[in-house]
Amino acid sequence: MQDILTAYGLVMDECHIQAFGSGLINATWKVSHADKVYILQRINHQVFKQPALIAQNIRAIGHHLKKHHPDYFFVQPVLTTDKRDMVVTAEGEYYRLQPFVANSHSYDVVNNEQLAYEAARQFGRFTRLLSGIDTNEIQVTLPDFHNLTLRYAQFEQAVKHGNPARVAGAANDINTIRHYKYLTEIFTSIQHSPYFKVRVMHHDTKISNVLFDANNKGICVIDLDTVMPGYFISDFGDMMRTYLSPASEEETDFSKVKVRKEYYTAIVNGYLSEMKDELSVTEQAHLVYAGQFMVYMQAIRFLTDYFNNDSYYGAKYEQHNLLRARNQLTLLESITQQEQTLSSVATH
Ligand code: GN1
Ligand code: MG
Repeated sequence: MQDILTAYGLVMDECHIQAFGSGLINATWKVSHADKVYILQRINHQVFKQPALIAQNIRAIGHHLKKHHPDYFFVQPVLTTDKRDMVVTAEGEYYRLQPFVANSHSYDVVNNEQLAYEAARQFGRFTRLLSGIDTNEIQVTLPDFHNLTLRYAQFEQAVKHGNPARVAGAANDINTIRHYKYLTEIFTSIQHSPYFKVRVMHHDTKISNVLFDANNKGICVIDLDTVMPGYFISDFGDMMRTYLSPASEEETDFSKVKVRKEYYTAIVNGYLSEMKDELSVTEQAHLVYAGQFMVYMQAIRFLTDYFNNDSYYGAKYEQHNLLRARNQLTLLESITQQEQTLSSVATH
């Protein structure tokens, strides 16, 4: 830690360092030094095989926003004393530092509709402001990240070759996943549709990735590791996945996992307040599908990881990823049951 902080001209003994946030992939700390506060992150390079691409994207996005939308509050990385945007340690670990945005705060759960609206507006705004970037200039930091077809194939592989005891104990869950396979076919049609556009998407639109000001107005979005070319269903769907239910993906009492329709309305109105003119009629006809797509993919990813002995997400107890998968399947069922009602939510 000392070597990393030294690279930024900070003295470890003078810093107050504490673990921060609840992400599953990267490690994050809050570092305070005198009146300055920073966020330090270690990038998981088992997952992000080329951390340099992340830094490259952040530079490209920062440059575009500064030039075309100078009013946007963009969190620039802190550079090392020799002007690099990451530190690579002797062990091959990647670290980066950002300022902690003063007078900002974030949330781990969405407990009022206004927050859902604001967050959705921020993610919509982010994509809209970047609509002038040629998506070919944005690097793919995680190949096939939201490729549902591939995720499904990996799931079937894991059913065949994964931990046999775990596979045997999850027969019902496997059936449920197979029952919803039609969602992968809709995804294939989207990939071939001229009415779906590839845009710069965030790909991790949980509420904790939005900064709010003292009045709970959104300031900006953060955690740009997964910013890549993609479809709007990734961002819109992940908001449905993480804002609709009063209980998170960690909840094991599945009776608490359900869709709050008012929150759906808030996401729709917040997102479309920025993206209405950007999205085609066909895209707007796939709002509810977006949620099914993301929740289904997350269920598949958790269950696949369970069969593969938790090698990706890790687990705090034996059935952790199985229960996470069941939580997501409960949410998928709830969205699917209410598909008609949700689809009729008026957009304005
Ligand atoms: C991971 O690390 P975190 O929590 O920001 C994952 C997301 C999942 C999420 C589920 C790179 O995000 O795709 O939706 O866990 N990110 C990666 O909690 O795999
Ligand atoms: Mg993330």
